Amino acid sequence: MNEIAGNFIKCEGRYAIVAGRFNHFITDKLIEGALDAFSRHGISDDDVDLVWVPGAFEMPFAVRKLIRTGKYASVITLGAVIRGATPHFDYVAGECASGIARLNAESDIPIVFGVLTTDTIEQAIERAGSKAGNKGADAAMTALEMVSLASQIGD
Ligand code: INI
Repeated sequence: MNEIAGNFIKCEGRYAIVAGRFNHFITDKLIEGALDAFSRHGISDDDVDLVWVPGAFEMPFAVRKLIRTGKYASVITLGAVIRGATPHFDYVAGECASGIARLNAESDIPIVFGVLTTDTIEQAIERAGSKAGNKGADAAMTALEMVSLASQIGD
């Protein structure tokens, strides 16, 4: 049997982070986590472009434009959609997730969904560097693994 799996060795390249300014105090922590994970795996801050959008709803547009530049090994999306008192939570979170999923399925580079969708601000804080880890770091690790996997599978 020939087993193929991504690793964290062959994942050099340029990366883009698409970050939502909405709930930016959470997004800032996710970015910190992502950059830390990248740098500990050989991807320096100079290898990363950080692209800000107003909120999660705008992310698929920015990701599509970034893919078309051909410059990136992977694009990760970081943000937070918090249900709280937001009646249109389902639309914002749903459109963001399905837009990113479609781009990931159809593009030649991996697109990573690092957008928190939580009921409360407390849950978002837990996932942004406190007791439930840092989902920004997880997103960066997923990007590295998928870039490595893509290079091993080849065209
Ligand atoms: N955008 C977010 O990223 N998170 C949210 O929690 C949020 N809420 O709560 O509304 C949110 N809304 C803005 C949305 O993403 C768009 O920027 C806006 O609708 C303009 O298109």
